[in-house]
Amino acid sequence: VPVVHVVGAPSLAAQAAARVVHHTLGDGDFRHFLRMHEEVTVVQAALTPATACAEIDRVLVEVRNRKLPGYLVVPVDVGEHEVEPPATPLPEPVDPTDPVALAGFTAAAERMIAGARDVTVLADLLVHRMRAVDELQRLVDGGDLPHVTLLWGKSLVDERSTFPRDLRRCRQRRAGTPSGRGRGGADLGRRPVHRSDQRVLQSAPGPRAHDRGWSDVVLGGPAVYAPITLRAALSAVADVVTAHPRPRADPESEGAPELARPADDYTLDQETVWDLVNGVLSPGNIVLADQGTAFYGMATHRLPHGVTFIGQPLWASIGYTLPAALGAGLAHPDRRPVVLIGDGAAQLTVQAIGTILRVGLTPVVIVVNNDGYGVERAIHGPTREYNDIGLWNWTLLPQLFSGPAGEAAFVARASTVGELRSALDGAGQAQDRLALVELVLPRLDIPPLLATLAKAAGAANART
Ligand SMILES: Cc1ncc(C[n+]2csc(CCOP(=O)(O)OP(=O)(O)O)c2C)c(N)n1
Ligand SMILES: [Mg+2]
Repeated sequence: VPVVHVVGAPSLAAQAAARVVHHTLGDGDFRHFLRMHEEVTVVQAALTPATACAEIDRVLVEVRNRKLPGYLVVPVDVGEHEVEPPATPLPEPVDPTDPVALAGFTAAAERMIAGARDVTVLADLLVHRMRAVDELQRLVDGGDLPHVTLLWGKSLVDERSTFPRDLRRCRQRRAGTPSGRGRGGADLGRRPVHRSDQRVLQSAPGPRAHDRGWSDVVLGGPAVYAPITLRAALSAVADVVTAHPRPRADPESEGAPELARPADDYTLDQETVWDLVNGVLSPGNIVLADQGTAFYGMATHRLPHGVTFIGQPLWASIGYTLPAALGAGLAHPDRRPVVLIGDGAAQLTVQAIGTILRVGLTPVVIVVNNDGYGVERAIHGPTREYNDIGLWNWTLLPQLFSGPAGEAAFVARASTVGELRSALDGAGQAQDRLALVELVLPRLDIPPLLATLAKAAGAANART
């Protein structure tokens, strides 16, 4: 994600004198954190009056081109120094795609796809990060291809008519997921996508690909075509599949699953709750599912088209979604964020609600109160003390964080289906205010997908 982390620093004079000041290690070395950030950002700069303008532009260009974070240190006296603004705009991005490589790639894709019995698309998050979502949609639409995303890539493509049929069966059996089980192991229906007799067309970023800002494209084995942007590659493949129409392999995969309609007095559980939440989402919502039961509960639901799903199953830092909703809400003021977060996670970053109220955002925050670390209970130590947390009175939070704005917030607590229906209805009516809904769920209850993954994790732990 292209973000610039701008950091204030002591004055250049204080640095030159190696003064012992706050927010340093007191050793006179002011570059510890700059060096640390070399590991997690693609470009860094510490500004001086002479270099400030050029360095800011260098950082912005790198961040924009590589679509990854940068780090900018602004000593306090540099910030106050007057400079001439640059006379020209930032240089336009250069498309690194090599036409010869692209032609070779397209010809090879043509050979592969023209002779293929089945073509299946397995997509993931980099398609979004490399701004190739439209090209992906064109590919799956153009070829009417069966396709699936891994969990992180959820909502990349229109999910209304595209989930594999067997997802429904998975849910009914309370087991399985249409998404990945590690590299190339996703199940699409009953057939694994990655089989030894299949040839795989994949964008392979490789360990240092981010340094270059684009991906090599690997086609069916050792051939590598580079440099080609993912966008150009997907566009080329979309053209190829459109030119080779084929009967749809699995016509039964169309159609939304029938949802059960539980009675109002039914006590909420993980099986019913996400159906109900999913049912009230509308195009434009940004759904942020924290790395607790909420993520696994929502993962198997078909989102309305136009909903963006944000999760972060790789790093998996709990509490991420509240500050992420602040960022998403500021970036897209016309789209209402819907945060789905566990009680354990919310206890780590709850202060973000204070900022959310202060800047006037109006997300829906749904807190899963299941009395502790549900995901962790599923993996290890279901009743052990280390998975317990303090009991909070969640519905008082908006009031705590911001007097008048907080008092105006919509708050509700739901432990039955009827209560949840009316809470979600109230949250939907309260478009101009923050809505906080506390879901009371059983302690040891987990969504079906998590049951499967926890079992696999337990088996892997036992092996190592
Ligand atoms: C910052 C951080 N600390 C610890 C963990 C380990 N961890 C993963 S899931 C989880 C429990 C989440 O509990 P909660 O937010 O209440 O969600 P629930 O599963 O109960 O719905 C923990 C502690 C983590 N992923 N990130
Ligand atoms: Mg919890």
